[in-house]
Amino acid sequence: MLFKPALIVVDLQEDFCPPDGALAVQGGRDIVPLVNDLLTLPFHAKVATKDYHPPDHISFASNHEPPNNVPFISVITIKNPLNAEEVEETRLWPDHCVRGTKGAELIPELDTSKFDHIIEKGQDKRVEMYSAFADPFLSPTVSRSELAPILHDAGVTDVYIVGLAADYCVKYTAVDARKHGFNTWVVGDATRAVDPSSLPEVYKVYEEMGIRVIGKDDAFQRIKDVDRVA
Ligand code: VGL
Ligand code: ZN
Repeated sequence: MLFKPALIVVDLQEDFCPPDGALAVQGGRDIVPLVNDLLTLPFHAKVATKDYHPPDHISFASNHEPPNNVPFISVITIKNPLNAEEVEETRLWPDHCVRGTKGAELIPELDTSKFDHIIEKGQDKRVEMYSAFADPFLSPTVSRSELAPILHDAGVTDVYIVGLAADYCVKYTAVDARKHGFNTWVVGDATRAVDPSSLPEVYKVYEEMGIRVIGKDDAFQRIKDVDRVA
């Protein structure tokens, strides 16, 4: 059976990591040794993603008026800029991953020499974009990255996802990978969540969609022989 796995390392950036990140995810840095180990395996494609916002991005609490502009708490309704009838509720955050700043850089411990592609997302100030594939609007979609064409052109069958944050960008990237028809695997040990108490809900969505959460040993076992099974 054809098996061409890709590894997607989601948003392993300074602003999502302690100690200085604007939107630091607890334990965010701790996953790097495991991610670097996964990067040594023979994936057919290795992709890093970067949250990469303009300073006036819609998801920044600082770009909204009080009282509904409390980072981590406030939720706003945004309209599809191309279709006012399509709306979406989205959470506000501290300013983070502003393009060109230190906070937007991949963390230096990560072995970036292994990546074939680096995808920047969230660049359209009008829409939130947790998924590395596209924003959440459907009729029509406003902003798409190169990720789907890259994976399809490489003949990828299976997508393995790690990184930050388990309950936002990892989740929505996994859901979109599945919707694009890839067998989708999240390496749970190599993710961390903004709100760990939300993970049972995230895993329920995965189960409903046929996205599988696996441990690192299972991931290593599946990928290390990839050249033999391909
Ligand atoms: C993310 C919140 C805001 C993420 C990105 O990478 O999970 N979370 N922007
Ligand atoms: Zn963001």
